[in-house]
Amino acid sequence: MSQRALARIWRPGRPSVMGILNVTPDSFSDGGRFPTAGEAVGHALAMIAAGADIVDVGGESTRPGSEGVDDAVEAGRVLPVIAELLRRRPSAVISADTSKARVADAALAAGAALVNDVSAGRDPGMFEAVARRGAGIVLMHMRGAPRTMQRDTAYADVVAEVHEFLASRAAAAVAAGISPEHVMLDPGIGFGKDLEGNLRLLAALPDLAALGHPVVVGASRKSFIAKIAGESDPGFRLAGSLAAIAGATRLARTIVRVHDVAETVQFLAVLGALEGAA
Ligand code: PMM
Repeated sequence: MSQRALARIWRPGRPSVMGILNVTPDSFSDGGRFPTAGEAVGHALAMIAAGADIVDVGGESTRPGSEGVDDAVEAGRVLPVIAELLRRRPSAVISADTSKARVADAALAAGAALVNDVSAGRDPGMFEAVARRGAGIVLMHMRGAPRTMQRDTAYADVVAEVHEFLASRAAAAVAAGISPEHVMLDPGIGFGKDLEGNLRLLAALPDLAALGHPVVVGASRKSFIAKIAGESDPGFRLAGSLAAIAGATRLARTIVRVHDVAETVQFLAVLGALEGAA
């Protein structure tokens, strides 16, 4: 990642905000909202205006039970959006939400600064592509694949297992030539975990940060909020989403991945001001 992108991502005193842009027909909360690249770019620009530090562009749904799409379909969804967003806003920091090395490579060539890989570099060639382009990568924990991940959510010790997995994938990424400061770790809230597992992982974020890499948290609108508070419509889970990231604000370098950028930025600003005054 360029120094400019790094400076843009790490904001002293507050987490960075990654705004979600799903250009998929079937994501759980916002699938199908942006049928054209122009509409998707419009939403990206609105998120940047609202304070997003990074725009995360994804062309394949990872919601539980979903089937994957092939390289060409996914690339055809995300590449025009990345190109048009950078044409309209050259300073935008874009992450490509993909698990496919070829899509990642094309997205980085088109100007994305980092890859957000929910499979933590499972595709052979992913780490090499990211290293070759001097880019960043988010490594997320997921058990199995989206189609099957909620079938087995039992762990002997969910925190130990997830953290060990992420530490070993981070070591592999660094061994492949990716700069350690460009490797970010995400416990994968909702990816093959039950309610208790999600809560334990959120409570253990300081331990994850102690592995020495920046931490990414994606809790926005997820179904564990409904299990606690009973809200079946993902669009009405903002308050629960904000509560879920409150603990992450105390970590040194964190990215929160969210749908509701303006509200999250306001929440973080007030929380930061209160902590500054205490
Ligand atoms: N969650 C989703 C998709 N991509 N990436 C990271 N790093 N962390 C997450 O928690 C995550 C992700 C699923 O949510 P969406 O359908 O709203 O994008």
